[in-house]
Amino acid sequence: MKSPAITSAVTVLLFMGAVAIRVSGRPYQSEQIKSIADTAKLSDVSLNLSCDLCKVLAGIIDDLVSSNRTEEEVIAIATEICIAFNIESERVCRLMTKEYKDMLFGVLVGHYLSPDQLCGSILGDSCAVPYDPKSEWNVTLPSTKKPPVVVPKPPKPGSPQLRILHLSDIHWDRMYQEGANAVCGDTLCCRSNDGKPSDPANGAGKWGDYRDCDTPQIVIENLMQHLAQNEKFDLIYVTGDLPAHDIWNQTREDQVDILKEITGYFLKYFPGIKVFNAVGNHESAPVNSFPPPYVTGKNSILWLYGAMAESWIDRAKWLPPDTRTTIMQGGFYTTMVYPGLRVISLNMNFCNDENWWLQINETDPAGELQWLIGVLQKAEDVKEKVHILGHIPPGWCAKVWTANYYKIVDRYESTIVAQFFGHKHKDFFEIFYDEKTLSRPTNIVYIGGSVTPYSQTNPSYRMYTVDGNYNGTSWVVLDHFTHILNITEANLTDKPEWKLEYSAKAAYNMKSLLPSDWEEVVEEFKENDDMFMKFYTYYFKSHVTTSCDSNCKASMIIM
Ligand SMILES: *[C@@H]1O[C@H](CO)[C@@H](O)[C@H](O)[C@H]1NC(C)=O
Ligand SMILES: *[C@@H]1O[C@H](CO)[C@@H](O)[C@H](O)[C@H]1NC(C)=O
Ligand SMILES: *[C@@H]1O[C@H](CO)[C@@H](O)[C@H](O)[C@H]1NC(C)=O
Ligand SMILES: *[C@@H]1O[C@H](CO)[C@@H](O)[C@H](O)[C@H]1NC(C)=O
Ligand SMILES: *[C@@H]1O[C@H](CO)[C@@H](O)[C@H](O)[C@H]1NC(C)=O
Ligand SMILES: *[C@@H]1O[C@H](CO)[C@@H](O)[C@H](O)[C@H]1NC(C)=O
Ligand SMILES: *[C@@H]1O[C@H](CO)[C@@H](O)[C@H](O)[C@H]1NC(C)=O
Ligand SMILES: CC(=O)N[C@H]1CO[C@H](CO)[C@@H](O)[C@@H]1O
Ligand SMILES: [Zn+2]
Ligand SMILES: [Zn+2]
Repeated sequence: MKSPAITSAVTVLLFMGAVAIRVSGRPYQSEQIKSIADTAKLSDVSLNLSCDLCKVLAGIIDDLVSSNRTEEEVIAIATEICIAFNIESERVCRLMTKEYKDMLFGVLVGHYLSPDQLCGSILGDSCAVPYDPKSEWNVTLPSTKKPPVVVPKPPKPGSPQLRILHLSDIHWDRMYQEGANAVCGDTLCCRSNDGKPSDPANGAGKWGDYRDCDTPQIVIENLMQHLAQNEKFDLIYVTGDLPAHDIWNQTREDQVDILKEITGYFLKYFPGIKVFNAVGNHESAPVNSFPPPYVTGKNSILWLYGAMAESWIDRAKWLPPDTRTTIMQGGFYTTMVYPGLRVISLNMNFCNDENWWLQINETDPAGELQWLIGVLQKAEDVKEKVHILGHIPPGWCAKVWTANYYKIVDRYESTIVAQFFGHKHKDFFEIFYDEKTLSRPTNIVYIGGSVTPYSQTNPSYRMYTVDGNYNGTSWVVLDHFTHILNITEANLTDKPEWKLEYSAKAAYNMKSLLPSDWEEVVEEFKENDDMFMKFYTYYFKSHVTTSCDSNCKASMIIM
């Protein structure tokens, strides 16, 4: 998940590093940076202002003559800019610049970008024309003809059903402390080193906090106990982002530790139940840093993929050994769940606009999409059905990658029966339409809520009922049930309760959950404000702090 605060901080930080590399020629003057900061009068950098800031700085700096700077000098300059522009608190600036330095050097040194291209790449085309590593590329689809589309029949009454638990964005903060300052001013608060607030109302709640705070251990343990005691399920899908948002201060060891500890939780509480994970953008250090396979040496990401394989294959045995090859190649894999049902777990960091390594080459990084086509074609050939898991939902990813993905889903619409994603921390869904007419719904993406309350939501989990496991099942999702922890109540009563928030069928009067049914629901939203407000409430997991007028409604129903 990227909150505006994080996006802005990370963005500007990356920019600073880039600029710092280009600050050169004259002896570095701290006064100069301070005076730019004063002139721009930007004590509070917000994302929309940072385009101007980007150009101002890049322009001035571009006038400076090139010379050779050491890494230490660059970090010193970047830190100075971070502090002068009040981008983060001083302690965060000092750590953050170090955290990002290797990625910045890896991507930028020897790879020249003009100031405008740079601002465009970082801040999007509304700021400037971005640098384009390769504007367009197309995956190759096999020549096998697309089979006729057959709408799945509803299962006979009394047919067996599977229950699948979906958890996303756990964001466990091991430094969370009850009573710590929840309004510390940094990207993440409520931590043991944030001190106590002068006003007790600003202290972190025992069972979590709606402000910029991640999940306390006590909530994770309570969730696991609740699930083990009160829920029955056959499988677990976990769609990424295990570590907290202290993105200025994470080591590779920290991230691997969290992965191991959470693997341990699942093994302890749900022995014998398979967990299928997808890798999130926060799994790496620094956040979003997912170098493609051609980046080797100290910047290689094998430290993370190796740890994933070790946890998921060797230790937990959730995955068979034959998944290791693609996990080590790019953090993605496929495996059979039952005869006839295949899971495909994608690494969506290869379409993550904030993954700076893609600036080098955005063309199907690690060959992931071409691999996906191969897997789907084989599945179609032997009449398997597929559930796709991933972290960043399609549509929130790089444009060309997403366009190719859209094409693939269109081609294999009858094989892919559901998609499960996370990252946004909110509860919503996406409908895919056929490429030819853009009017026939073909596929559905469930975006599960987060376990973390970060920010301004209640923690949640979801249970899907799925047709299966029996001969001739369609493997489609039949209904889903979202449960939330009301933090206000938990903190008041000190008795955390995970309550059913809603079921899709009951809340939206659905007869089934096929893509066409979801389209009807969206049509209903347009006509029926009460129905839309239900969706709006669930979107925030029943912690609604803003109202939604007709513009807001229209912007939420984009098609
Ligand atoms: C930047 O965005 C914020 C929040 O959307 C808004 O309040 C502010 O006026 C904007 N500033 C400029 C200069 O556009
Ligand atoms: C920078 O370093 C390179 C190689 O070390 C050298 O060729 C070049 O002259 C240096 N440039 C300046 C401006 O010192
Ligand atoms: C990719 O496919 C689109 C549509 O089929 C086509 O217009 C475009 O030229 C292709 N681009 C490349 C680089 O092959
Ligand atoms: C950075 O992390 C270390 C260990 O994880 C911790 O002791 C330290 O307080 C953290 N510093 C900040 C500023 O968060
Ligand atoms: C980018 O990657 C693609 C796919 O691996 C490759 O075909 C292409 O040559 C690369 N482009 C550059 C400029 O390296
Ligand atoms: C499904 O059908 C096949 C052959 O028709 C049979 O061998 C198998 O036992 C059946 N499986 C189940 C779960 O009924
Ligand atoms: C959460 O708990 C508070 C305090 O009991 C209550 O006022 C609020 O309505 C609850 N929210 C939901 C969605 O149940
Ligand atoms: C964040 C939050 O809700 N904090 C509250 C948790 O509950 C205690 C006890 O009622 C309150 O003092 C906190 O303000
Ligand atoms: Zn997240
Ligand atoms: Zn995320």
